[in-house]
Amino acid sequence: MQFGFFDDINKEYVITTPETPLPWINYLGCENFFSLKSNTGGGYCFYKDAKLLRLTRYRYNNSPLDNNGHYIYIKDEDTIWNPGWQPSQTPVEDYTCRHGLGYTVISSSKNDIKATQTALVPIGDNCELDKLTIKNTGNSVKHLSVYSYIEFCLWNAVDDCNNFQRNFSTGEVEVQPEINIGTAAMSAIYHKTEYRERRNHYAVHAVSTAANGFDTSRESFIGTYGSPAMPKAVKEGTSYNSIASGWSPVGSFRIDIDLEPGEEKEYVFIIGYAENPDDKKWESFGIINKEPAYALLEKYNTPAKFDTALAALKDYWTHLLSSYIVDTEDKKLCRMVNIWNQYQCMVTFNMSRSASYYESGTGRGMGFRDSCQDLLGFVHLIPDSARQRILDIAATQFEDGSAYHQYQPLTKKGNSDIGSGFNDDPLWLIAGTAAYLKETGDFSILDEKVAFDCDTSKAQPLMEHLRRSFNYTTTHLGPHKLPLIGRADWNDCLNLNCFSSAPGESFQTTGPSEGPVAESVFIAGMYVKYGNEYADICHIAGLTEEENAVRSHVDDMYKAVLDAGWDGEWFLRAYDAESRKVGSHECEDGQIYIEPQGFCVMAGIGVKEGLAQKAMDSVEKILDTKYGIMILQPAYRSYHLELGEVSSYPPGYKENAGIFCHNNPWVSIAETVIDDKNRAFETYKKICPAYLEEISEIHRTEPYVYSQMIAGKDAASFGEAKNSWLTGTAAWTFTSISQYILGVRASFEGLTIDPCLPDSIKNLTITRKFRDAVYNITISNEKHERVSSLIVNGSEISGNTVPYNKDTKVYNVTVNI
Ligand code: BGC
Ligand code: IFM
Repeated sequence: MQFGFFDDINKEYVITTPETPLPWINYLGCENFFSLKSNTGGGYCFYKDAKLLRLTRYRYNNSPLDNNGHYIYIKDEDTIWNPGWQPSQTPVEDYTCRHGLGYTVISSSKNDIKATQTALVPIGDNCELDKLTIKNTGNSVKHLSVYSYIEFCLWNAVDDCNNFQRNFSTGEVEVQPEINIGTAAMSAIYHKTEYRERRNHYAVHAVSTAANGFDTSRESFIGTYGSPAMPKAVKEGTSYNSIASGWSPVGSFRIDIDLEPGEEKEYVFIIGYAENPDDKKWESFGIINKEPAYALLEKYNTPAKFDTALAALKDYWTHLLSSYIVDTEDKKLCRMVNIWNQYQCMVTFNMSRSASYYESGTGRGMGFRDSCQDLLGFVHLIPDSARQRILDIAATQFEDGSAYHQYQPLTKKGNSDIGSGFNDDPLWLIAGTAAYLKETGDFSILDEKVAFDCDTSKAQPLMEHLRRSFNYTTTHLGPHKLPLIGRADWNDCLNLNCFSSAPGESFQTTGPSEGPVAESVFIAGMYVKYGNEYADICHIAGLTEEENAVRSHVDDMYKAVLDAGWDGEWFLRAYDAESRKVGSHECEDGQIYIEPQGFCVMAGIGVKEGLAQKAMDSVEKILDTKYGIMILQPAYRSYHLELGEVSSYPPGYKENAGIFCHNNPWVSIAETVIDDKNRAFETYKKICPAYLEEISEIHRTEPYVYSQMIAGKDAASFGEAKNSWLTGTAAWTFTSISQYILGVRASFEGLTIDPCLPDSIKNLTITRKFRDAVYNITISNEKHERVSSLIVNGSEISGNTVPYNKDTKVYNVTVNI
């Protein structure tokens, strides 16, 4: 069953009912200000950091689902309704929600009124704009009142949850019922909470007309025992002009509107973040400097200015997405590659795993390993931002090469509550940096001086950070000469050194980072793959001795995997702290794990020995399902102290035999390594949301983005996805499809063209902007072979890489495979 459809021309997903299985959301904002926006108008916004600078409040885990947003109420005589159906849930007609790239348009009709709420975060500014277009489609005059409603948050969202007794006495607002800004009369509400301490920022909610009334006290607007479904003020058709003092400040404007038959009116609502200029600190008596807010409001205080911002946003995305465009018969493939997968990569780059409808925004911050991987799918979009991100991440590394597992987006400081000890982290820095170097050829980044643990007095060139990343693994090997796993590797829940945990205790925050000797075959695969990339970097940097040493360590690891990491039919997962096998046919449960199969084969381990093929066959035979590849089998049926959190989930969920989407593309890439063309694409399609649209009632999450997990075959809800949006699946799938299946990937030497196409794809063209040139690539899949030569601008070249040449700006490449 579908709940909407793709509109590829407009690059939108159109939802046709507000009652989707779960809230289907969008992310507004590409730079510093972000807003989550559901198909019913729910969500919240923040500046840079959803924990420290959240502007509006959202209530997770609430009922009804999707509670709080940037709502517009329409009072039409006795009928109260919202264009997005929530929170009143008054039935509406002709409902659509169009989620576009950085904007959302929610539209519906009721009693001859058509209302459209278009929301966006403009490029270059720190605010959300909501334009209301309201039209009388009937034959008689309408007298309406329209209300905006947002609930301000108290900035630090953790405090907002666990120390609200304090916040109940700190909330302060200031109101300008009518003020002329530029040529427009406006109304503005300022939320000043925390100004006494920090004195440097505030929030503003404004509307592009002089409102007929306002409210800033939630109790006044909603009523003491009222509900956002039917606020008292709206019910009574009035506003109380309340001035909040403590408790819960809100922002609501009332606009009384008369509409002649056929008449349409437009209003722009603004929710903005403003900072005081350094030289104008707030005075201590609560008077805020409003100049930054005025400057912001003036830019967007008419519908025409809003429309200009929307057009600019659309141009921005058209430009970004022009870096990789595929055209082929499979339209689902095109819409994912050209639009939604790249869009999700932007969102994961910006959010890491911090703020979604399933990640609270107060916990994880930016993950070291997560953000490094997110770069893989983002670096071609805005290489300069990727560059800065690499430097920020590297600055949270410790001097020994290990790393804080997470850092806070606002402060960019490592999170000491979580600490370090995840032994895969260091190698991901090499992965992200190598991707940047290949995309840009900008080796100057390696000379940038970067702090350790944010201490600039210890700064060293980025190259030294990569060296310490590599050396960290080299110097932390266990009894089988495989890398020590530490607290966990990529699989956060495989806590093999975690003896102190018992059911009910915290699984992973206290485990030793070294110490018992559990080893990871997965990190071994990473070490071979990224060790080789590091050796390539040394080579280009002219560090021959180091290159040779690195390659020799990589060879040793390759051998260690063959000696101690092969189980007979597949790669072993790990050795636990007592050197017992994990992920072996000898185990009762958890006999085979996906991670080492994908990563070791991606690294090329066992290809020439024939083991890679066997590993992939085992994956297909044991782990594959109709909804994707499970992370392990058989599922753990009981809790194992020596394995930790992985066995704490019921069978089929999350890391215990769920279809953990993130590592499905590793298998897809591995299939291209062993040249299994059809299987690589089949693996791609199984978890690809556009191909799951028709079973949305089973899949349940948004059909335009990947989710972290799909319940595995052992689960009661087999096929149900969870935790949409913030997952490494976005970057890795874009990598697998664009670079390995369609086969166009940046390399140190130039642009490599190495498609591994299924029989179902006959012809395709790809336009790729790479460095400062455009590549128009035409591929015909007639012979089903790999590429051995290319026709580039009319001449044949051998091999599959078009060497970079700074003087050529257009490359027409033909490939017949
Ligand atoms: C959580 C798991 C989760 C993992 C990755 C861990 O900290 O406990 O439930 O799957 O992180 O998000
Ligand atoms: O690797 C982790 C990631 O860091 C967060 N999400 C889940 C993954 C697997 O545990």
